[in-house]
Amino acid sequence: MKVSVQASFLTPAGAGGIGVVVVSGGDAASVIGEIFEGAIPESGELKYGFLIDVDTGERVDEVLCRRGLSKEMGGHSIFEINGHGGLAVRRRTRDLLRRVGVDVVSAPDWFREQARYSGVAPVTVAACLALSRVQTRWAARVLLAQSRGVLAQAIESREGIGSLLGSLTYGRALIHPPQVVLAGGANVGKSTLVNRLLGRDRVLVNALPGTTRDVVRSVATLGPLAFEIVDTAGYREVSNEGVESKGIGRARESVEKADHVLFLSDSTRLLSSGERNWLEFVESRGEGPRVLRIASKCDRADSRPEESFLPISAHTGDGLEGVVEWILEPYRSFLEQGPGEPILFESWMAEALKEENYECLLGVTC
Ligand SMILES: Nc1nc2c(ncn2[C@@H]2O[C@H](COP(=O)(O)OP(=O)(O)OP(=O)(O)O)[C@@H](O)[C@H]2O)c(=O)[nH]1
Ligand SMILES: [Mg+2]
Repeated sequence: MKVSVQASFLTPAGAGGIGVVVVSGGDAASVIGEIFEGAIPESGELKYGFLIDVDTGERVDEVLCRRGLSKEMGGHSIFEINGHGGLAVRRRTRDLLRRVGVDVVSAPDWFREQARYSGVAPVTVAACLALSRVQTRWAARVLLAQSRGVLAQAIESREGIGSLLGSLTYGRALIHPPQVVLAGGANVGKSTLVNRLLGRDRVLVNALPGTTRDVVRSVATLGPLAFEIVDTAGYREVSNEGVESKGIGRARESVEKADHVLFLSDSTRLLSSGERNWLEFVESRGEGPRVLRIASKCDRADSRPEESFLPISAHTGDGLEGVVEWILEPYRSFLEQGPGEPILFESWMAEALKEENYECLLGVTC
């Protein structure tokens, strides 16, 4: 069967010092012969040269070209062209590759194709790809273990399938930071707590109510995991249909999509009836987010926190440990088992496992 030559950019588009493009499959060596001005590298060698426009003879980029070891890839050659990053060079290189008949594909598609040649399990390839998206050291260690084959081995052994299925929420959280939404009345200290969780002054804090109007998202690392922290407009009885009520509408949408909600009330005063309704709405989401009731400003002498609320002070830091513990609670048992255990981290894996579709998980060789 004739195998087409494929290429893929492994570095992201945008400003960057180095741009890496791989060319592989079929007769990749003769494609390189056409577009590379320099000595064609032997297996394992790196050569200096230029990419040349085949139609005009013009130099497109100054590059280093490396030839990979083809043994692992079913005998196909792999060339790695290390050129300059930046959109203009990238566009010209892609255009040049297409003109010489190369199929330019996305990085995930390219990795999957390589996995097919080399017999690597799809779950292992998925772990390699996910590694480029994780945001904490812990998540990198867990995904590294999966990319070294622990998940594929666990599935092959057909043991502990029940606990593997139970790991999906945690596994997904390693790649897609779960959303922690701060909700509550106006002026209760939501933005102050957001800044505390982030460890920097990201959002505006003000003594006057109604400061936050829009939804503001930022990523924070809490312990070993990353979370998306979502600040929202505070609820208060507003008579007009202006920007503030739109902000509250957006807060409502954010709560509906949240994984965890921190509902703040100001412990120096009673909850207003509007705030109570807001809390009821937040807590009535059924299968929706977990909700932690928080009593803020407990450093104040007139603070009288209600019993079912966790007292905290974003000013002094009192009680913040309890907030982080609560957020991490659903992931705790997996965090305690260490980073080397098999876990599922994409929904399609759980679906395939339930259907006993081992080919989808392990590839044709299983
Ligand atoms: N004493 C004390 N004051 C606090 C604390 N947290 C916030 N504040 C003060 O409360 C006021 C309102 O704080 P924000 O964080 O802006 O409150 P918010 O809930 O985001 O308010 P809106 O955006 O208007 O809904 C500011 O003057 C803060 O300094 C706290 O833990 N203790
Ligand atoms: Mg605010």
